Amino acid sequence: MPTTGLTVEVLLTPEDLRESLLADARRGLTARPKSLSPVWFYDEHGSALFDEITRLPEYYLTRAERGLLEAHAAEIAAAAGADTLVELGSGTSDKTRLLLDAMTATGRLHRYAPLDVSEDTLRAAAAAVAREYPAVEVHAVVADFHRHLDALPGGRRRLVAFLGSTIGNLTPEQRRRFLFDLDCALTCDDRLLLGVDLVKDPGRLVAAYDDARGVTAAFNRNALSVLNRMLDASFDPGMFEHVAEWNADDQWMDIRLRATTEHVVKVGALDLDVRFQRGEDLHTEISAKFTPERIVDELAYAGFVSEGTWGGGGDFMLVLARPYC
Ligand code: SAH
Ligand code: AVI
Repeated sequence: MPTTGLTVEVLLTPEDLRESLLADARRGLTARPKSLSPVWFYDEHGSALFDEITRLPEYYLTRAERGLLEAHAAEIAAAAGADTLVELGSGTSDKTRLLLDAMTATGRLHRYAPLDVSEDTLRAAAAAVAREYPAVEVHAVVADFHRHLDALPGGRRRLVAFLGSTIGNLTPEQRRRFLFDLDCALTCDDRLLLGVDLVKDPGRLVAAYDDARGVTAAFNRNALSVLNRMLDASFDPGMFEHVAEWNADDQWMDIRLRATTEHVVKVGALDLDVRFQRGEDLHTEISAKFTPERIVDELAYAGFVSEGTWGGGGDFMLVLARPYC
């Protein structure tokens, strides 16, 4: 059935995505230690695996954030007073419905603009929201939040949500730049709603990233299948083990793939042979954990004033912030 009130804007074409993946693979697979950007995880299969992760007993993050939204979305919606909800890295837009409901109840919401690099997942999620919220115009944007913050959809007053602790997957340098760029992209009336995971017992953190059923391991190895398909590479995901470790110095989880034997992988699109030693790591992701003070300080450094925080004493925190004007 056709869905009215739905538009999809493509700022990142499949060719653009391939170009940036090529550049990332060339840099990361020839570096010491080897690394890849976490953006590789999110093809259609990877997005489905992430969705499965969010329901694992060990992965407390999504449940904790959902609980905060259930309890406080009405207060957040009233404080933001927005007519447009922009969401960065929106994925399946699942928890977003709590915000959409609360913002609809204020009588102001006109538009929902989900933005994601994963086009298939974005299109499906945007179409579902458009069907469920016929009074809301849905404007989906296929884009990279590292590159396209200057082209966010407009609105009289926007709430820009960045949920799920996805900000934790950015390196400190990327995070600083991202927050500065976002601050520049917002007007004085706009608000930012940021979801961050908090520092806690390392045992719980490691379990959340190395679950008993091995879904996170499959999610991690899926990056290799994406490389095989998109860059004509010859990775055998079965020759890598999933490693998830708490890095106490940097306060983040390090996620890696460790070669179980010495072998060579061909990357056809780069005309490159990549040798792995037995036990050599390919770093695929960090997932930073914050203290409430640290994230509020980082926001302030980038030009944001925190207007409210929820959940600071528990597992996960939401921060509502405005640009300093
Ligand atoms: N916000 C959802 C999904 C989190 S998973 C939640 O809270 O559950 C992270 C999402 O960010 C994925 O959908 C992934 O495709 C997207 N993403 C990762 N890097 C991105 C980038 N550079 N630009 C845009 N989206 C990105
Ligand atoms: C999307 N992001 C916040 C997840 C996280 O918790 O860092 C990605 C993930 N990686 C392994 N499990 C989940």
